[in-house]
Amino acid sequence: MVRKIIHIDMDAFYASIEQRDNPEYRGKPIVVGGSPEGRGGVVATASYEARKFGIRSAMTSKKALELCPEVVVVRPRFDVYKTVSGQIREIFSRYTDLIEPLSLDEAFLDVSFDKQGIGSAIDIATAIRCAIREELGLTASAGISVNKFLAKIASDMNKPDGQTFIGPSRVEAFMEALPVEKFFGVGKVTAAKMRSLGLLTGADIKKKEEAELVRHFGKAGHFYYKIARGIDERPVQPDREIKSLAAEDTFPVDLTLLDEMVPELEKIAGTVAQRLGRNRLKGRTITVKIKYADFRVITRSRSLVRATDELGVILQTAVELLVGSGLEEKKVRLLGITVSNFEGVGEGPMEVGDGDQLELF
Ligand code: DCP
Ligand code: MG
Repeated sequence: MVRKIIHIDMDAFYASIEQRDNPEYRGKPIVVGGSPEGRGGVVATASYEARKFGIRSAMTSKKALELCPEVVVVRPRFDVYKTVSGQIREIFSRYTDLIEPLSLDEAFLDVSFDKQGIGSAIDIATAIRCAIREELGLTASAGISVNKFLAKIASDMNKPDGQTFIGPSRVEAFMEALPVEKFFGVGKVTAAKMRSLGLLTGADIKKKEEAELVRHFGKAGHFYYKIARGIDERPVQPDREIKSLAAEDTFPVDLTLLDEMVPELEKIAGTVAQRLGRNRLKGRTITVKIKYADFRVITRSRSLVRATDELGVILQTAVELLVGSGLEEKKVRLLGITVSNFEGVGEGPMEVGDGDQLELF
């Protein structure tokens, strides 16, 4: 049976809410997060007006002010974003109960059997986007297709305030033309490796035997084999509760010195801290993952007295765990940090990671 999957993603989510609630910001370049004096801190998101200047999520506010001196730096109001997220979810629930939120502003919906018997997933996506506009004064983009992978890619193709349908008859041609960098879940290191093997598009991957892909990419090879054929059977999972948040990075060149590893850990800890903040979560257990050049993986964990979402605490614990793992004469190809054991679980929405560490399986 062919499923009908919709991926909905709000446009410039935090920034659009601030422009809605503060008319003086409308039509202006604004960023949410960071500091107005351009001191510390990174931008959570930028309005589309600010994006014209090249301003992006995760950029420092200092850089944002360099790119556009008149940009307005707005303090985030997470409780408001969370309320809006609940309102969006209520709109989704008019059409289906099979809703899998990925973060506050993003969710997969399985509308194969929609509650209202509408039947057309395109019409349902249109109706949802109309309701969001009329009831909440915000815009969303949607991707509609036969599985999560394609719906997620499609929602990005007509942003902002648009939708894209990749129907069953277009799946094969779409996947063949898709550059590997666009594959959801393929990080920059994997993409570089694919390019070096002459794999530039879905069509190139499709020519390879499954065993060869597995030889090069481990178990992800099975996923690439299937997805190049447009096959992604992962179900939309409602009520998936977030148990941990993780980020990791594979390095283009193996690292041997602690001095090289600490700045990398700091970047990774920054990503984890930001995701914790975004999802209003604090965790007690910090885990460091180390993959050596020979692909051996070890993890080291420590539980703290108090749950945290602070970059400094996460980083310091991670560095101590790394040092304690004994690094003599070892080459490290990947480092990762996981925060788990959340306090007040069930509070936050769910979020999967991105890049190299996305859980595809
Ligand atoms: N966010 C964040 N830090 C990031 C990325 C995003 O805090 N590095 C927050 C702010 C965003 C929200 O999450 O408003 C949703 O993230 P998206 O990636 O969907 O970005 P936007 O909704 O802001 O913009 P787009 O229109 O590209 O979806
Ligand atoms: Mg969004």
